[in-house]
Amino acid sequence: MADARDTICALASGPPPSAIAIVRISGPKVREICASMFESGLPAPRRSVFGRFLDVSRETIDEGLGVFMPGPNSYTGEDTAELYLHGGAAVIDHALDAICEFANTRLAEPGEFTRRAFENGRLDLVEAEGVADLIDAETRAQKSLALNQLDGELSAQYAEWRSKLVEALALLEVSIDFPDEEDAPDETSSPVADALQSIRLSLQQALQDDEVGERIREGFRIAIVGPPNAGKSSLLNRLARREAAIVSDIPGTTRDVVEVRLKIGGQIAWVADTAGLREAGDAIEAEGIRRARERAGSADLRLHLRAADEDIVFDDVEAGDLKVITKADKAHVAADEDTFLISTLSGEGFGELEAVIADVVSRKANRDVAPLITRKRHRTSLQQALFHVEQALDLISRGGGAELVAEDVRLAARQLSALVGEIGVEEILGSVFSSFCIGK
Ligand SMILES: Nc1nc2c(ncn2[C@@H]2O[C@H](COP(=O)(O)OP(=O)(O)O)[C@@H](O)[C@H]2O)c(=O)[nH]1
Ligand SMILES: [Mg+2]
Repeated sequence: MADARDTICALASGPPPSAIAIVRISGPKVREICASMFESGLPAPRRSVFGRFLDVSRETIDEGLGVFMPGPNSYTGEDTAELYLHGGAAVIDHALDAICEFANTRLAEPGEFTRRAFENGRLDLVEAEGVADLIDAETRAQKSLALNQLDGELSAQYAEWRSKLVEALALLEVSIDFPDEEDAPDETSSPVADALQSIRLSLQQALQDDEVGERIREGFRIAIVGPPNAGKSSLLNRLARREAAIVSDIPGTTRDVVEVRLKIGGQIAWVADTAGLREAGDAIEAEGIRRARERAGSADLRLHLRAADEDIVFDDVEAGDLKVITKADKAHVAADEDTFLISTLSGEGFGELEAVIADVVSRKANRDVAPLITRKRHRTSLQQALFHVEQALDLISRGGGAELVAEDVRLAARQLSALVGEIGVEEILGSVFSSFCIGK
């Protein structure tokens, strides 16, 4: 981590050229920089002023608006300033160079503004992740998840569970200090056991979410499976509207898993074309088939394809999977109600199939209860917390000592503290903030 006492600056808006560029500055030198750069001197706090910006040799950088926002009520918690300039590369370079002329002032690292906001208690770690997600959001669903997270809705839930654990811990400590007291947690209906059971239930419910938050963030997974020559690669290309996978009449053409990223049903989805399932011709194809089965197994939606001019037997179909008969232009078949009949050649039935895929994905994403967990890091922490709560309950039911129970409750509470970044592990912080863009 670079020196946190430095003053940092960065282009906060998109790459040039653009109509307006926003240059952001944060740190102890901001007052001095503004007093020198703004032609009319340091402006009143939070008032935008129009005028020329000058470098240290009094050459004009540009003219535009500038705002000075003193800490601690700023984004980073430090003195900050924003300059609204013409969005040309030369203007931006001149402005950043001019700012970096000041002592202990340098370009910011990715995520450094938000990292400072976190260090100064303006945001917790979960909220900071919400900032990154909001910037990365491509779909409305992703945006709404990110906003919830940024608003502190998730943090509040995690804090509530943590404070319940701390309460249980306080009760346990009483019985450690006064071991003869009646309220030692020696039976399953003690206040401690009640509290732990209620937290266990909440954690279990949050974790039983089909990972929908992660799917909305990272994309739903759709797998196209079926025998060689069923038209799997042709369907993938049609969905992608480009020639993503090689199509040929030679069985076993697709060997690796080919994935395309689509926006469908208002969501991001990764559609995987896979090797045709058959007795493998060689070791490479066998590996492709193994990968195909693995990918199909972990998919949120499977499309099973069979060609109309071949044997149409659907096997391995699970509830929720879609059955598709392809090459409808080649042979006439009577399809069941729950089977789609398509031709990627003529386009017949394709629109309908695509609409159903969109609907399935959209229904998976839009559940009655908004998902709490949005990423693996949160899931792992909650799973660990649940593990320790279960251990504690197990100890209680087996008449374990209060000290031992307390240790597990403490470990569970620590997981929730780490989740919001209250107790920080440098590696976690590093990995969270390094995924940000520069200027945020
Ligand atoms: N007539 C017709 N041929 C198709 C259709 N879809 C795929 N094919 C052909 O079937 C062969 C195998 O297609 P491909 O997409 O590579 O199948 P895969 O092995 O399942 O990936 C190719 O020659 C395609 O041109 C279709 O709807 N109608
Ligand atoms: Mg193929």
